Amino acid sequence: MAAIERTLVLLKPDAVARGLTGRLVQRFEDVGLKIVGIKMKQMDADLTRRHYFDLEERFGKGVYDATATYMQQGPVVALLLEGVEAVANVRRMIGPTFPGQAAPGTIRGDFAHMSKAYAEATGKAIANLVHASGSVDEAKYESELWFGADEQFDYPGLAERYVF
Ligand code: IDP
Repeated sequence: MAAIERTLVLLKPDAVARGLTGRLVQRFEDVGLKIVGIKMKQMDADLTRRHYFDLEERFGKGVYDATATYMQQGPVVALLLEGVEAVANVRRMIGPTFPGQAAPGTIRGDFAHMSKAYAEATGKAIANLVHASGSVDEAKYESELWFGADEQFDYPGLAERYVF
């Protein structure tokens, strides 16, 4: 049986500030993903470090610092989404990290166009609107980091009947 998974999505500060929250949540609901957790939060240094615990190791202090500043520049909206192979499906919907490489139809491709070269030249973070867990293991870690047991819900959705 195909796996029903849960995955963590963050609508990053640029998405929230640009007033895209409703439209982005709608995209996930439209494909039949079920919202099983949702909240708004201002990230602090500790949560940023725990969320992006390996980013500095992967890309260096410059990228980590730029990303930490970006992620704390305003509130984020955190979503826990459930669906069939939800981790891979949501990654497919958001597109690759650099919006300039993301195809139209993906969230990053439809709402941004920043390139890696521009980020490197300016020392800016890649403002790419959304985060989504990269693997099932990452999704488990991030779900627990962002949502307590009493903030994660189980309820029957019509998507299970018609989409799953
Ligand atoms: P992902 O968000 O597509 O999973 P990751 O490689 O996990 O990409 O990087 C996490 C975040 O760090 C990115 O979404 C982006 O905001 C930022 N970032 C990654 N690489 C760079 C870079 O080379 N320059 C600036 N920011 C970066």
